[in-house]
Amino acid sequence: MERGPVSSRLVVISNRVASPKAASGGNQGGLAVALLAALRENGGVWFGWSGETIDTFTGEMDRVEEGGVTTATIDLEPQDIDEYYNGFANRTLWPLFHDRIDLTEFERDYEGGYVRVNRRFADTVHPLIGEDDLVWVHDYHLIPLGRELRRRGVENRMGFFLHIPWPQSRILLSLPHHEELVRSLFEYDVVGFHTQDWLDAFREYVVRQLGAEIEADCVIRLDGHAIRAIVAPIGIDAGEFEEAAAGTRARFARDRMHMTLTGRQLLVGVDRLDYSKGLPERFLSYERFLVRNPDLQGLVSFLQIAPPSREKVDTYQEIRAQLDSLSGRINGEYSDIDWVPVRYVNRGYQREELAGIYRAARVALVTPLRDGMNLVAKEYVAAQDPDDPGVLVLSMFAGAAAQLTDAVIVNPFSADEVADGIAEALAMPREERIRRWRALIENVRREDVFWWRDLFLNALQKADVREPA
Ligand code: ADQ
Repeated sequence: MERGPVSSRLVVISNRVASPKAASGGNQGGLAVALLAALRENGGVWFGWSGETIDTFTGEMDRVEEGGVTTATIDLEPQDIDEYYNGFANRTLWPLFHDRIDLTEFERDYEGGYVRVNRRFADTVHPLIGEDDLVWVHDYHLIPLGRELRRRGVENRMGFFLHIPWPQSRILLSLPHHEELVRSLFEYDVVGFHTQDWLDAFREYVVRQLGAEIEADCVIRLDGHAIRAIVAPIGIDAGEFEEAAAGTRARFARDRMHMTLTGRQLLVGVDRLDYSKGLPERFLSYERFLVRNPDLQGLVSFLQIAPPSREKVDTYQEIRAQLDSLSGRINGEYSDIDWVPVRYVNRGYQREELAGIYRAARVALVTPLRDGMNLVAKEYVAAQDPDDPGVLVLSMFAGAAAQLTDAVIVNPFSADEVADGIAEALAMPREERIRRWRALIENVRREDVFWWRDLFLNALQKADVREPA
């Protein structure tokens, strides 16, 4: 496949910036690798928050240049982090866009902080944008950034990609000033979503709520602004992951797993500790499976790896406490002197180690209640042994389900269905496992992270340059 999307210099803007050093050491996800590769090919800038705080915002940037790529970061004030990051991004937009209106906090201060930080981003990144650069903004933290940049006179081609789902209109309507937020997306030239479902929900909202008009070829027009709204499902760096899974570190991790399994079948889950990932529901489904299949008790082991995230947000502390208690209860109830049904681990692993753990697992449980895409599903597929692959049990509500149709697709809200899915996966004959895996890996390889990047950037490159306002 042709690599290297476009010829223009690229300016990538996201909440956090990937470090080129960590990515080349294999410690960062496929997204970082793909974007850094594009930045290296054409030169460019990756701009975002440093993760650090400063008492008073100065707009001073920390710039690191390496191989034609500049990473530029700014520090934010503690109030910015509270209102923009822990507030509007993670207490308002994240739960709302994942259908958790019950967990959504609507605070005027959060919204104010969100707009303020988007302005701070715009003020600081603006001077770094060259005349012909393509500007690519990522995710829900920065929806209004395009509008702020246009106000500062940026006429470049600008694209926005949403990494999380787009909610149904009835949910979005509960967000104060939702119209203003969505209107701001019309300042971009291309807006991308992982799936047709998320795009359809967006189109439905903008047509009904804002009176936008759908034109041919994914073009949507509102108040004289035309955007191209596209489906661009993100992938992984499949080649790199397949290699990692066959490497020494992965083999070591796999052997370590096998040693402790003593012939039992491993079920694995790997997720950030987040309520959208359906972890309590997954634990309960596994328990249902144990109850329904007493003959398999003692013959399977479920490993859930879940590094904590967003610990400043209460709901994340609550989900952690809930899982501590569930895993303790299930283990208390079903363990034997030589068997523990659940291994629950709260830490991160190197990618090679993860690849080895995936490969050791006969079944992966990827059962989010809602997920923009879910890269773990694709990583699991890429890590399998082609002669003896495992089975992916995948939620119908993960974006990945639209592509990975040969997985065992389940409804994560139904403990019975997931328990049946686990039983089906464990009983699946090798020929069927191979047949399904071949179809899955074909998709994971073809629609990889480079394909995704090129799809988006080619659409952006084709956009008309805006006329000066
Ligand atoms: P996330 O919600 O973070 O991403 P996901 O797509 O599954 O979800 O990516 C998680 C990444 O973290 C994977 O690459 C995984 O390997 C890694 N990871 C998880 N646990 C780990 C551990 N213990 N140790 C090491 N690595 C671990 C958001 C959206 C998703 C969307 C992505 C990309 O929520 O829906 O797929 O962005 O667009």
